[in-house]
Amino acid sequence: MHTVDTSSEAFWRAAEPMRDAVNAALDRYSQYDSGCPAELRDAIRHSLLAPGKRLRPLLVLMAAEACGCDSRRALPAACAVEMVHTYSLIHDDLPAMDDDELRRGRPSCHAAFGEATAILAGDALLAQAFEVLARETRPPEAAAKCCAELARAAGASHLVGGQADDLAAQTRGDVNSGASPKGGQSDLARLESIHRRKTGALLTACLKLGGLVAEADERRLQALENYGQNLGLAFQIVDDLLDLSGDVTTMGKPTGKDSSRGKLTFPGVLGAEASTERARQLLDDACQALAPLEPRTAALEGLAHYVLDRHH
Ligand code: GRG
Repeated sequence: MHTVDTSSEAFWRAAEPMRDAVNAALDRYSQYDSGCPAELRDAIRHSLLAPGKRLRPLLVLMAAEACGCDSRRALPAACAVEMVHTYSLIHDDLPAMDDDELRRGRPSCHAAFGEATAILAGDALLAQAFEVLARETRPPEAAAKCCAELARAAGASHLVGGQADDLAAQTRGDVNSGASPKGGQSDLARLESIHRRKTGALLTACLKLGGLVAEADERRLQALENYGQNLGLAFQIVDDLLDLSGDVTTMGKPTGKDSSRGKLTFPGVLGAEASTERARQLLDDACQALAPLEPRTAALEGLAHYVLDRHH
C-alpha cells in the first residue's frame, strides 16, 4: 500500500524549494528605489532576510496547493504575511515592549540600527505587505479579500489587541496564579484569548489567504480556518515549552525570559506535561479538520507534526 510520509523531517525536506522561493522573492521585494534611505533599507533587510523558519509563508503556499492551486500564484501573499510577521517581531523587540537584543540569531533591529529606524522599518514592512498583496494577487477580487483578511488579523482585535493585553497582563503581574480574578476569566481562558489573537490570528489568516488565492469554496475555507485555529494555539504552547527548555543558540533569541518575568504561560498554568498533551491534542484536531481538503492534505499534516517536534 502506498502511504504518504507526513513526518516532520519529510515536511521540512519537501518545504525547502518553497522556502527558497520565498527567500528569493523577499530579497527582490526589499530592493528599494532611491526614495528609501540606505539605513532604512539595510534595517529592513537585516530583519526580513534573517533566517526565520518561514512558517507563515509555507502555510499560505501549502493551503493554496491543498485547494488545488499552483503555489506560485500565492507567492506575493506568502511574502506579504512574512512582512507583517517581521514588522511585529521588530516592534515586539523594542525597549517599550519586550526589550530583546537578539532575534533570529542576530542583534534585533533596534540593537543594530537604533530605535527610530527600527520603528520605521516595521512601519514600512506593514505598508509594503498590503502593496504587494493588492498589486500582485490575481484576480483583483481575491486580492481585495486577502487584504481585508490580513488587515483584520493584524488589527486592533487580533495581533495588536493580543499584544496589548499581553503587555497589560505583564504590567499588572498576572502570573500563573491559578486564581480566577473576581468576575474574571481563569488564567487558562485569558492565556488562550491572548494567544488566539496575538499568534493564532495571523497563522489562521495565512491559511485563509492561500485558500482565497485558490478561490476555494466556503467549505474548504472553513476547513483551513479550523486547522489554523488549532495549529495556532498548539504553536504557542510549544513556543512556551521551548522558552523553558530551549537554549539561546538553537532558538536565536533569549530563552527563559517568560518565567523570569513572571509571564502567564501554558506550562506555568497547566504544567509541562499537560501542556505537551494539550498541544498534541490540538494538532490531532488540526489534522482532523483537513478532511474536506482530501486528498491533498499531506503537506499541512507534515507541518502540524513539525510544529509539535520543532526545536526552535
Ligand atoms: C508588536 C503588534 C505587535 C505584535 C507582536 C509576534 C508578536 C506580537 C510577538 C512575538 C513574541 C513571541 C515570542 C510570540 C510567540 C509566537 C511567535 C510569534 C514566535 C515567533 O514566530 P516564529 O517562531 O519566528 O515563527 P521566526 O523567526 O521563525 O519567523
